[in-house]
Amino acid sequence: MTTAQAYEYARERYAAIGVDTEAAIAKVLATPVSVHCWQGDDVRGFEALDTGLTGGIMSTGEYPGRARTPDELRADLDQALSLIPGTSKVNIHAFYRESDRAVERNVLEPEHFTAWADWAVERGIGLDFNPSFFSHPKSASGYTLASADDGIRRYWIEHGLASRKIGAYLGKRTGKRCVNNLWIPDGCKERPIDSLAPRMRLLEALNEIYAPKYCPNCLKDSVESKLFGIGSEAYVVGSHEFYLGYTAQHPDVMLTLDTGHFHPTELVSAKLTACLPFLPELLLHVSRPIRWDSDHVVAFDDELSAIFHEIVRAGALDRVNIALDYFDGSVNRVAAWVIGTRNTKKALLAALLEPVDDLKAAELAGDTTARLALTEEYKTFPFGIVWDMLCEREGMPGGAEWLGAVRSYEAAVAAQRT
Ligand code: RNT
Ligand code: ZN
Repeated sequence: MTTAQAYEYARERYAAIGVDTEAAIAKVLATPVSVHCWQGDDVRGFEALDTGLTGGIMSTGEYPGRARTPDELRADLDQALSLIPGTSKVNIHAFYRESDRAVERNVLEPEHFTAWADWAVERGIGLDFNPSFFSHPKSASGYTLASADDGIRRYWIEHGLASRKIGAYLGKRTGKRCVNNLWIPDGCKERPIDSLAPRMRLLEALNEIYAPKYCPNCLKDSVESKLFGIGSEAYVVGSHEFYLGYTAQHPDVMLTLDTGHFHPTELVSAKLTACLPFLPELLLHVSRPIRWDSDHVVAFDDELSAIFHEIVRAGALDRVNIALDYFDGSVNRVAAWVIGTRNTKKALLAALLEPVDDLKAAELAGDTTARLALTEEYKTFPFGIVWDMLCEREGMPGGAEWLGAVRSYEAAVAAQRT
């Protein structure tokens, strides 16, 4: 049987419950998902500073073939993007700058990112950006924007300012709004005596960083909260409550919810509609924590599904920016991108194939029996066939055949990197 024949059946099953599969496919294809470049090189960047990865995050695994240069990283991204249907953006960090000499992060300029911009323009994709406040000698104390040392704090404020200028440049070059996401590692291992002063310093630093105004079509800012990191188990300055307060007071700046940044029993899916009444837009960092903020490759699991059902049921897809954030060095890194990104888009598709209005009507009428019966039935509707059709329209394999392409690329390119 061909995909087209199977799809006819699936289309009819969904039509019978009032769901337009064509509209769902179109929506998934048009919704940008930001693919993080740092999966490709275990979050190393191109500065060669000898600090290793710091900031309380960690990539584990020694799978061969890690990208070592900008050209290798972009070639690997090209390979991954050729197997990911729909609209993608690519998310880069400041320490992926290109320069033949050392450049301090506080004086980075758009010129250090022209190769990324050219590459993205050629492919018609957007770029997102992140200042890098870790893996640097000036973050060795564990504090950056919240540091009590004026010189350190000043350096990182300048980095924040430089990053926004670069983000605006990338947005302008690509013609697609660049999301500039700020995450700092600041925090400590034991409870501090004064937990307020660092937060007051961070507040002031943010106000300075966000003072310059840029064209909103080029640049959109966000701040990412966190509960703990390795070495900052007891206290993190930029916590959820801190940034929720900040973004509620500064509606131009988005709140970033990373799915690995909460207690293991807390779920981002349960937080989205609590934030949406107060915040115009959110940024998601889709990740998969196992027991801690382990940044495993995103799987098609209950929480991923719940996140996208929440967004779609709330009618908030245009207010939630979707980005990926994980890093696994234990498997083929191109495959890791493809697996996590395809899963994210699959979860969005599944959520869009639900007759939300009917379910809401049943709920409003107090028919909790129908609500339970129907949502359970819809879980096993032939969604996989709709996914196959979506991929076929993009000229990509719907099933696991994509792995063959990754294997060939691995043999021809990545395996030669020794
Ligand atoms: C760290 C944050 C942050 C980083 C990336 C590299 O806990 O999740 O988003 O993972 O910026
Ligand atoms: Zn994150």
